[in-house]
Amino acid sequence: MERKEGGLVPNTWRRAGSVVAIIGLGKSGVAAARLLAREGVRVYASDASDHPYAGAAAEALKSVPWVDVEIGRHDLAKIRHAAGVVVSPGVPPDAPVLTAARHAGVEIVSELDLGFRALAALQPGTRSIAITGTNGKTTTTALVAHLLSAAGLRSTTAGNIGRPVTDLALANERYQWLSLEVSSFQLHDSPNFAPEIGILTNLAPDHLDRYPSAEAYYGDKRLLFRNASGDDIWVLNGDDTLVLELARGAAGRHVCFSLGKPMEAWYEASARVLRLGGEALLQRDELHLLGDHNVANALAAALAVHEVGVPTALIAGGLRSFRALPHRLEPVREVRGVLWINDSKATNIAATTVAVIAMQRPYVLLLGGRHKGEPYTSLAPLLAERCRLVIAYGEAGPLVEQDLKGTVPLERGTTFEDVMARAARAAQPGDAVLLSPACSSYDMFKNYEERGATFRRIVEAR
Ligand code: UMA
Repeated sequence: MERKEGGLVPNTWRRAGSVVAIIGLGKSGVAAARLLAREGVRVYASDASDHPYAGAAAEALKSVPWVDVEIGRHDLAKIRHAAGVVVSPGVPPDAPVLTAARHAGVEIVSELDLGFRALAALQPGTRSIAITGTNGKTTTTALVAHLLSAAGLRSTTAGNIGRPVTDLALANERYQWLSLEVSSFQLHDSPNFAPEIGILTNLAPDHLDRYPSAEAYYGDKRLLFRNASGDDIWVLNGDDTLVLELARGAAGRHVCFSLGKPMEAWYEASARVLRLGGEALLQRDELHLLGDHNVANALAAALAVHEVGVPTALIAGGLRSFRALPHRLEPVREVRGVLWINDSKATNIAATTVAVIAMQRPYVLLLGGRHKGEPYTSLAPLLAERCRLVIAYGEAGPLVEQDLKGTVPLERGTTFEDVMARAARAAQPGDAVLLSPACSSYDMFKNYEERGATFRRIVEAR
């Protein structure tokens, strides 16, 4: 692992009287606080909410020496005097607390940056593959780790996929390779982040509730290349001009995957075969994932692992044994001829578009939740093909109805139970019911996992 600056944490953080402020006490903030406390750095850790995501863990921090925990507000005076700020990915850069720190001249770093820097100091031999992009990054991250492990290399996943990188730095585990999912939020304020291999899956507008424009969002994605050096390898989606544009000029070797054009890794659709480095890698039917987008994810992961030096036969074996992750076009169960598919992770239009294109049968689509800024109109021509009914629900329900009314049969649902009951009534044997909401879940659920788990629970009770 490389890093720009020496030391597990900046030296100024260890000075007598120094306190480092941690903003946000979800998984990231809790792990960062524990890591700093272990290193003997004094911490002021605060969360604006009375009920932070990691409520119990944040409470437990109160008994950790060196950590001063405050829940329900940020003490701006303490933060202005901090030696540094570690920010959780869910805290937007324009949050008043960060503006206050910036105005006071306090350096802000992400939890990812802290974790990466600590790992580089603790495990200098560990190398990393970073995966970013708008969609497909979690599946690709899991695939990369799965392919490395299948080839006998010690590897694990961390980052946006669920385990904070600081938590990995805290644990006494040793890996040869890390597969790190990094979001645009995490790349912001990450001056030390420098993976050996990077994958950019695709780019489409997202998180317009946080960024003023798609360009600003892509700007954070570009930070993947901020420390690019000649030895690095960038695995790029050769079908996506935005991706190629974003990576243009980044130092290192650029290799591409494509769903139609002969490239370092590509899918020859007419022969239904995935190809890698000029050789046949796998038949399409041997990959147990729905949709062409998952073929692209498999090609990206295969290409990255090939660059590590894993032979094609081992990569093919790993692809054969991989199964869909929970909440990502996950076939949950077939009940009386209806296949219920949980794609709760689809929190934007691009992800739902991909899911809808992957549908091979007529389907009922559950669409709604908290609106994230994009119109739903672009879905209309795709839905015309096989969609039997859209059930619009949640805060976004009226907007979904306004955008799609007249183009596809549509009903409004109320509670999630009501939405599921309506779907069961409308679906006929041979159909699918697809939860691919194109919205975040926060109007009804704690997160997309809880939404997907609720879907599963109701399906399993049928
Ligand atoms: N908060 C403040 N002050 C503010 C604003 C927010 O204190 O001004 C608090 C909130 O009350 C909350 C905390 O900050 O308690 C936010 O924490 P967080 O959202 O960063 O939560 P974590 O549990 O640390 O989860 C984060 C990622 N969350 C987000 O990026 C929103 C997780 O990605 C990630 O798995 C985890 O770190 C470990 O790395 C989730 C996600 O939705 C899955 N990611 C987005 C996506 O995939 O689209 C980017």
